[in-house]
Amino acid sequence: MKILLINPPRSPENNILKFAPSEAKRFIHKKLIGPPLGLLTIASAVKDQEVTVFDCKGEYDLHPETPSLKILIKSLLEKYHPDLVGVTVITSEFDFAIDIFQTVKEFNPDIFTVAGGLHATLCPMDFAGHPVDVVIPGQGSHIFREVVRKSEEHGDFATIPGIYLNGPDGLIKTKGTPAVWDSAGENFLMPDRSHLKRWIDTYKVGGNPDPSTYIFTSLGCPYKCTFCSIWTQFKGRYYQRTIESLILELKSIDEYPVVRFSDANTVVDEQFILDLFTRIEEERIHKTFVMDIRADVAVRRPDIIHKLAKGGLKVVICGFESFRDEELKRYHKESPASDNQEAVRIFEQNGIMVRGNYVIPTNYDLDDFKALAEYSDRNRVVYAGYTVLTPMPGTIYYNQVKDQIVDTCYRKYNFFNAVTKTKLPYNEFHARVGSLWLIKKGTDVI
Ligand code: B12
Ligand code: SF4
Repeated sequence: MKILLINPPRSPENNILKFAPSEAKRFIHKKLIGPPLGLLTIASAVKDQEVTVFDCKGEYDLHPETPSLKILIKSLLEKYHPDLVGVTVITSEFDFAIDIFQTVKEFNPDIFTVAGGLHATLCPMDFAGHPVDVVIPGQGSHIFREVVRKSEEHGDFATIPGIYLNGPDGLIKTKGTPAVWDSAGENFLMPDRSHLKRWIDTYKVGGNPDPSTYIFTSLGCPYKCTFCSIWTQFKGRYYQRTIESLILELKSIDEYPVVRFSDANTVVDEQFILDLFTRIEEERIHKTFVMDIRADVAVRRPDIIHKLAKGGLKVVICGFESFRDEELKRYHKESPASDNQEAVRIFEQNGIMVRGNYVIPTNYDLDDFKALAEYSDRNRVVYAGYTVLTPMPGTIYYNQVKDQIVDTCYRKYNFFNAVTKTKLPYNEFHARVGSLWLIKKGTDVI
């Protein structure tokens, strides 16, 4: 069977960038670069089939003159003549995923279409009424394999539990519960990066001349921040990879000197990370590592930060979120604002560059912006990011504010656009957020 797996392009919606003062524009984050890990895992699950992975983000980075999505997808269909097209979907790319399915069905209605990924997990019913044959929620590589098998046999998909089937009566969930599948543990599938050769030169970040790749050491998160869709995607559960599977993966990616751990938080099981870095040292694996680490963890365990720095940790992304304890409490962050300053000191002492991220509620007025700017100025990090507190569908925060949502265009759900009513005039709110990006330690390189 010929399978085409597509990573949709990025949403171009970025009102922070649009309304920011011109001197701030060059500092504002424009795109995140990295491989579609989920699709690579899915590709591994059906490697006995004829599989092509196509990264539209990589393609538009490689050749910015690439024609519109519709023309691009049509050319892929003409080239590969797939029997099945699968698309990975996050909220801000939902519209593009639907455009892809539409183009596929216009080209040939017999091509089987499958949606998966985070948005398919949290909001499967959003796909109702769209040209998608099957929606597979969750860590679904084994289910995808089952769907491919059934499709080859012209079997009955209704016998596969826990998927959503499009039929004459709309999108209907099949009966039963899918078999337990531990994607991080015994059922881990090595993402097949051989599919990415074409775009490897585009996977470069922060001015580093070497390609970087994402690797997950864990899935899910033990915390429960109200605005976050990572823990909801995993229903609050947390899964850890084994150290030896990580060593194997790290040894298999010589072409990627930079490794960005894609975990929600890389340091959760403290003994695990210490043991992993002991093994990395024993195996003489030399990489530049980038991780997400919480401020409270750095403050509590500076010894771990020291060990990670010795093992190659060079950049840490730290979710500061807010400068007010009252807001952090409301978000269920479980880390006081005072930890941020101490964490920055610990990271910098170890030669680690910090990127601190704040989320800005849309009800901020001029005094709030002034107070945040003062705090941020006192806690300067090399690079700071300021994004909009966004009610991602499927989160607690979404349920808290769904009546206040004024913009339902999913392309704007990428943290760079206000979708709930702003207290300041709309353009001014974004301009103020944009101005904050100027507060950092005087570098535009990360
Ligand atoms: C790697 C990553 C990326 C990569 C690759 C994503 C891609 N598809 O291109 C890159 C760097 C490109 C990226 C970009 C962005 N990302 Co991102 N990213 C992640 C990250 C860190 C890890 C995801 C991952 O690889 N997990 C491991 C894999 C194995 O799991 P998975 O992707 O869920 O895949 C499994 C299942 O979902 C399923 N599956 C997935 N796809 C498919 C497809 C089919 C057909 C099937 C059947 C199954 C299936 O099977 C897979 C294997 O089990 C998560 C945060 C996190 N820790 O989870 C954020 C995250 C997914 N990203 C997020 C966002 C918002 C973005 C950006 C919009 C950020 C921004 N403002 O710029 C951008 C989008 C593009 C842009 N503007 O530049 C949000 C999504 C929130 C939401 N509700 O939509 C997350 C959750 C981060 C967060 N803080 O909230 N991202
Ligand atoms: S914001 Fe970070 S700590 Fe909070 S639930 Fe999400 S991933 Fe976990």
